Amino acid sequence: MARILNVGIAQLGPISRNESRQDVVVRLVALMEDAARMGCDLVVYPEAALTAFFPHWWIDDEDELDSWFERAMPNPAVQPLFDAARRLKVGFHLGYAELAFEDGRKRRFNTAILVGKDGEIIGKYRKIHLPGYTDRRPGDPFQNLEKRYFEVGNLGFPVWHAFGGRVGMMICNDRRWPESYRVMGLQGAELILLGYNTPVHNPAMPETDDLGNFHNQLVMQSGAYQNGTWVVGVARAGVEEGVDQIGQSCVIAPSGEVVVQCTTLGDELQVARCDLDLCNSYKTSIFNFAKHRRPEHYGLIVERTGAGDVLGR
Ligand code: CDV
Repeated sequence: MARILNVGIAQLGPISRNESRQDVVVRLVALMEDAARMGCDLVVYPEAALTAFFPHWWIDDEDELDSWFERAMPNPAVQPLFDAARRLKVGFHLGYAELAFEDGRKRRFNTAILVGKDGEIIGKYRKIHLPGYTDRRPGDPFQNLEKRYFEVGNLGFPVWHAFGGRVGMMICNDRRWPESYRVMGLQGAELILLGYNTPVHNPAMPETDDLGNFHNQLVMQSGAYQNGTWVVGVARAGVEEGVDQIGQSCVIAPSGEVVVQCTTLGDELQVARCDLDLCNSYKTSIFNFAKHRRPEHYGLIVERTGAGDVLGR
């Protein structure tokens, strides 16, 4: 029997700097209700979906910076989304800025969670590939301060048995790195979920501004095909506090083909019928890793164990 999962891509338009989490959650719940009406099992929201994307601004004050982060998940502002999931029996993937107290200190991460149809958290991922810089760039039209505001994620790239398949997560810039997909591909990932905030203009390399949409699709389509997995990428799009961000939220099949794509730069829901068994032929033939990958010849330091390959360390 085919393993069909109806996946909703819940693209968000801009969130203003003074928009409350409560108001944003109303938008998220509306998209989830729409998704439920369309028979979705799972809804995917963007990166840092509860507030405006604050890494675009220089923030000096520690308390002000903390105010952009979630200290608990769920928390009272976000609880209605968890309640809606339970009521509608729709799971979700949500990105948010996480403030944690670990190893005796305050730590900040760019985080995503996977939540089941029962409203319980299944898994958490913390962004590993943080773009940008730690210093202030007054000459740039906006800042890119993820390296200042977040620590590199410390949870690896796990894959969870969920929604009848093997599900992994990554966040935004992770999607440009083949190893993000491959580490999950080696664990048999069949569905990779991710959200992004991608400005049209890249102050560090403006010559690529016209290529933003192309690169967005290029990396996700390659990652899907080369690992025989579905990939779901969801944007926060449009002009937010003066920063123009790409849309193009989409669902990509293991063939690398885009099967569904958003057409606006605002709040928009689209739905894809994902047959997880479409991964099988890729995983057992052209991308049968056990049969065809030859990492021992790549010049990397690797160890081959009974459980699978250990990548260079
Ligand atoms: N949020 C991101 O990770 N954005 C980066 C931009 C800054 C290049 C991205 O890879 O889309």
